[in-house]
Amino acid sequence: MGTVRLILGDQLDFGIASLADIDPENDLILMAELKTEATYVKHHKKKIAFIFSAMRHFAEECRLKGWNICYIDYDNPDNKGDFISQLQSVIDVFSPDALCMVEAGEFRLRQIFTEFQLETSLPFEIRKDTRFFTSEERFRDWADGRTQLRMEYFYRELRRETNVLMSEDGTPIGGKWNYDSENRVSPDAKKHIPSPTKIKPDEITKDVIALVVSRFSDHFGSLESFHYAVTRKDALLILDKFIEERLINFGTFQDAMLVDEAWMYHSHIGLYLNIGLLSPKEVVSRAEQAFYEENMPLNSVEGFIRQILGWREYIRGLYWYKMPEYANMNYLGLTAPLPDFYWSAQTDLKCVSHSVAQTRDHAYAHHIQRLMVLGNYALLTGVSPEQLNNWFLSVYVDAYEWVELPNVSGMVLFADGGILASKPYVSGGAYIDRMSNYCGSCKYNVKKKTGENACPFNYLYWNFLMSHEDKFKNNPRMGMMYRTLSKMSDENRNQIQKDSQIWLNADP
Ligand code: FAD
Ligand code: DLZ
Ligand code: SF4
Repeated sequence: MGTVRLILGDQLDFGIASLADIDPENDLILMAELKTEATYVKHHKKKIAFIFSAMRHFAEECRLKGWNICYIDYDNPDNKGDFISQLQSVIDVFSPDALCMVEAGEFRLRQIFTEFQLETSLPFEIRKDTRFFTSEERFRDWADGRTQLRMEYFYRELRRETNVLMSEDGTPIGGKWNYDSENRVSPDAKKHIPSPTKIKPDEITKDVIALVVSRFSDHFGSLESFHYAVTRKDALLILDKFIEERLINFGTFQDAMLVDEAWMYHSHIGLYLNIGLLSPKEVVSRAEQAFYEENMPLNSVEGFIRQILGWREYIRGLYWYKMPEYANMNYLGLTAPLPDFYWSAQTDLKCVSHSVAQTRDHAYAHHIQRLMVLGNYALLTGVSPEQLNNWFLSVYVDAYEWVELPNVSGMVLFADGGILASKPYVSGGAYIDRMSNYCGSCKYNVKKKTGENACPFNYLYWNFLMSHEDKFKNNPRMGMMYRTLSKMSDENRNQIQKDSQIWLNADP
């Protein structure tokens, strides 16, 4: 027999390097729905359904190409439960000449496969993942020797290298690298927001949903109204619909949040990018084309492209540059447990309860809900990196450690001491009020700073600054906040600390 080619659940791309030289006659593709992968954190039910269904559809396409495939579904009696046992069992049955795969996207799995590569007597080729704009080495070269690793500078280099949104004279189109001054407008609740494109589950998806109901009933999240794409064809349709219907307002309302509007003007494609159904290169060129040929506004197109060419590439580079130590960083020494309402949504904090309920229903929340509501509250109340990472990795349909960890530990919790962010992303209630309509229906008064019914984000914000004054008071980007704090009366400071202690010691 030829080569066994292992395809992981987030490698569903026919352009993947491990399939480049497939010999259809002699090679065998191996894919498996594994207990270790479905439970190393208790993933949201919709995330498992999405990945298993997409894997089954990909396997179906391989069969249609006439390729040999060994697909081990979850209830198959030959399912060994983890990658190495499954690989070993396939080796025992088929006696291949060699093994081949693309490196795993997560540190945990890369280690496991590298160990097996050393142990096995078979030639085992682990190829580079070429699906990104940049390689891990490219990021390392950029990062080595720098004290601060700001995304913005990495992004500018990539814009130059890829020639995306660049003029012939080497300057950025429009004259600026970044149009955020035109973005982040408060939401308009009366403006019509297009409904998200919904894909009807087919028989394969229905089978997978039944499997998830029976095998993962104790996992978080609802399986109701599953409508995610599970094939490349449908993922492309969702991308097209985004470009047609939502991109125009993407930049302007990028940070806006509205009750009962989970999807806003976002693209909802992260889940497809992360498992290979869409490629970042095609998404960026599609958005660029919309600017040149379809008159899409530059603030939206540049803002969207920056998320993918900038943030996504930077985050992956940082993950591999700093792993494994990144996973254990806790610069602020945060130790509080995650509140139960991150699972139940039972809290009077309307912004949090809406964001958690939406996460439970869709396994989705947009960036600002993740960062400035759920992340902000966790940082202000000192939730430990371990517990918060576990939550974020479990609940979102697009969550894989390489992208989740730097966002949570670096962007939300400042656990890396400022490698990713120049200052912590914290705010009081005023920011949430400006960017949403949550506060109007909240039990707490967003205008009130302290005392009964005051919005807890308000006093917890100043309490955070006081608690970590030693770490932040000399941070140039926080000078204004500390100057305001220094002008506060002792009475006011004491009240903030008192209210915060009551809140932090209670079970809100
Ligand atoms: P859009 O807002 O439409 O953005 C387009 C694309 O840009 C996204 O699909 C994504 O691929 C990319 N992107 C945008 N922001 C980021 C970012 N900060 N890091 C990396 N890529 C980015 N993204 C994940 O893919 N997986 C995660 O597990 C994840 N966890 C996050 C946790 C926290 C605390 C925060 C603050 C952000 C996290 N993000 C994560 C980034 C971002 O929130 C999601 O990519 C985005 O909300 C997905 O929705 P969308 O496809 O509608 O994105
Ligand atoms: C996230 C996930 C889940 C839930 N299940 C599987 C699986 O059964 N089989 C598989 O090959 N991959 C799965 N994955 C993705 C992996 O856990 C992991 O995140 C990626 O393969 C890392 O590259
Ligand atoms: Fe959240 Fe405060 Fe607004 Fe309530 S008042 S929704 S707690 S920001």
